[in-house]
Amino acid sequence: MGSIETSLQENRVFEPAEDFVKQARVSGIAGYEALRAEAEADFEGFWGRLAKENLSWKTPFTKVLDESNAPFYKWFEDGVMNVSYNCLDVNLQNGNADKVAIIFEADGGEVTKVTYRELHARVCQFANGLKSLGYAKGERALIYLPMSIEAVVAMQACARLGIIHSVVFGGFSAKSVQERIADAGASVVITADEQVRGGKNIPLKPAIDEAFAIGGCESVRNVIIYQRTGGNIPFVEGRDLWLKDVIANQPTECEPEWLSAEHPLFILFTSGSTGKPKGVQHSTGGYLLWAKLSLLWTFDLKPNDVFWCTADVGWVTGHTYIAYGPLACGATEVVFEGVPTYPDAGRFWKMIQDHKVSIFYTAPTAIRSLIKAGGDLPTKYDLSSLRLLGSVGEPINPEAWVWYYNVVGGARCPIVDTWWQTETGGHMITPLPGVHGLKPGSCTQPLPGIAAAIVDETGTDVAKGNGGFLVIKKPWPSMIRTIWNDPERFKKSYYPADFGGKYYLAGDGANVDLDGYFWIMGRIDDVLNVSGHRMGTMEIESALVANPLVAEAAVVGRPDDLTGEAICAFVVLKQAAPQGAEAQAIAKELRDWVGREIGPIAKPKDIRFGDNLPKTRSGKIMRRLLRSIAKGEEITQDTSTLENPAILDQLKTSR
Ligand code: 6R9
Repeated sequence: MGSIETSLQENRVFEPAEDFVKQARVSGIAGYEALRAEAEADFEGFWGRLAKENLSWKTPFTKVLDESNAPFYKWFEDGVMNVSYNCLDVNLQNGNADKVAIIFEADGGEVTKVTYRELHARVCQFANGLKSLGYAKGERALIYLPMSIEAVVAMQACARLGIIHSVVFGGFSAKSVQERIADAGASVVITADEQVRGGKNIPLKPAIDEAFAIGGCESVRNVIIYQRTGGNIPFVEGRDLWLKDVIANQPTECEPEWLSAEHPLFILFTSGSTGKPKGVQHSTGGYLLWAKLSLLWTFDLKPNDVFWCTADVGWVTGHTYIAYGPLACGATEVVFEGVPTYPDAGRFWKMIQDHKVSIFYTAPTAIRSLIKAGGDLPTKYDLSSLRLLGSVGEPINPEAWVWYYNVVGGARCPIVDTWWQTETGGHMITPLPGVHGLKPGSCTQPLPGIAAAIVDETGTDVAKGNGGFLVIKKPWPSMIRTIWNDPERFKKSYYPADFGGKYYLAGDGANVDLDGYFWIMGRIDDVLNVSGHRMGTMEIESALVANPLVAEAAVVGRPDDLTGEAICAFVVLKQAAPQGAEAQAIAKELRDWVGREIGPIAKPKDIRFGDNLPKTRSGKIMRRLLRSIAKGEEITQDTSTLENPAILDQLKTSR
């Protein structure tokens, strides 16, 4: 990736300001080293202390970590607790009852504030509604909702009852929803009539009906519909229910279900290197501990902060840093329905000004698009409330970093570039704002207790100044527990035998510099990172070949200034390779097709047609050649094993 190359030449260091260091929860290198040393000296004692201090337990755990069935690690297993109790009831007891929990801003600008007391009541009503319909602990709920207070309430209500939720991002298609309902065996679907984005109403509920029409949704007993717009949508009598009816007259108290810390809290599907997305399963106790602690440490969260994470609850960032972490900390957070460029590219900056946001967490792709749309717009707003900025989802290029630092942060706010994954549950490698000198483009160093390292193919640590595979050598509380319904795939994907089966393999390549700072180089598997979203190349290929026109397809990534990576598809049709207007028309048809099969985020940016794909004599597609063609590079690789060299010229000129 071009941006990484410039990152590695980056040698400026931005030291934290003295007054920030002084007030920080983890203060100075000494504070950081003390925590690391504690974890080093007594790993279980360290995590046990933090779990006792930060969570409220109905029955305390007696054992911290059970490694007897590694890599299926168990944390705090005999401890009994409830996530929703920790996020809500605890705040009613400790003086936060009338504190604003959520400042919700709708697409059109209407603002709704909800206190902890109100949020607790709404979650209890929702939970009681689910209970009255017979839903209980261990069942699965598929949530397909726009950014809303209701989305947070629905997730918390599931957590309160021990119902395992699986949130699907509203940009995924009916087909993707259907696959996730079937894989999770969901018994209830919670959705909305429509979502509102950029001034437009976009139907959501019809995708659920389409999913049913595809089949495999027999496990679902009810579809609960939140009326966001009142739009006219199909309603299936006997199966569909309006949310307002489900919660009507329900009591505002609901005894939480007391659960083992290992009870699954949620499943979240993410792309892997095969065509089928993986249902990443997270736990109750370990997950919440890290959601809370990483907010306190990485974001130095204090009682008076206003925290805003711009992610969607359909992604892991929205789970940990919207639905759970901030509430477990008793914070005030902003939840935003809309898009950063509506009504104009000043929306984020206006919202920071209006709500006096002090900690702002977004993605490099949003930063880059806002630079493009109006690089001086932030200066037109009062952003003096900001004290800390965060970045997540993909490597941030130094140019974007420096703009974020100077123009948004007024050269005053540290930037925490947080590396983590759906599977890790929370931050893993990130600067601590009162500790680390910042190098633009580096996620700096692992959090205390996180045994991140860079190793070679044999699993041996690389020396400083080198690159290799990013691994985590010890388990951590918020780690993925398994892949839903597929424990073998969990082992194979994350604890492969190549590394002796003992290290968690992240799937990213990384470098460590002479100061021991980590630099993430991007995925080492067939997963692309498009606008901070993980997309499996195999998933897109499967979608393409499902089209009746397509004989074969190969998908690769190429660097893109705005989206980080862009999706490039090489397609062989059942007819001869089309050209000119016909090629354009078929490319459009295929793009729309992929949009329907997976979702608009998976639409290939480039589609090239050929009469064949470059293959070895044994029939393997030579993807590295396709990557070069996609980038527009000269092909310097060895092509002697290629069966059909002429195909390269055809593909090169195919656009
Ligand atoms: C939280 C999230 C995970 C993949 C991960 C890596 C990339 C995330 C990053 C980063 C460089 C960062 N990634 N944060 N790369 N610097 N700060 O994004 O989860 O959607 O599962 O994606 O994203 O490649 O492996 P997820």
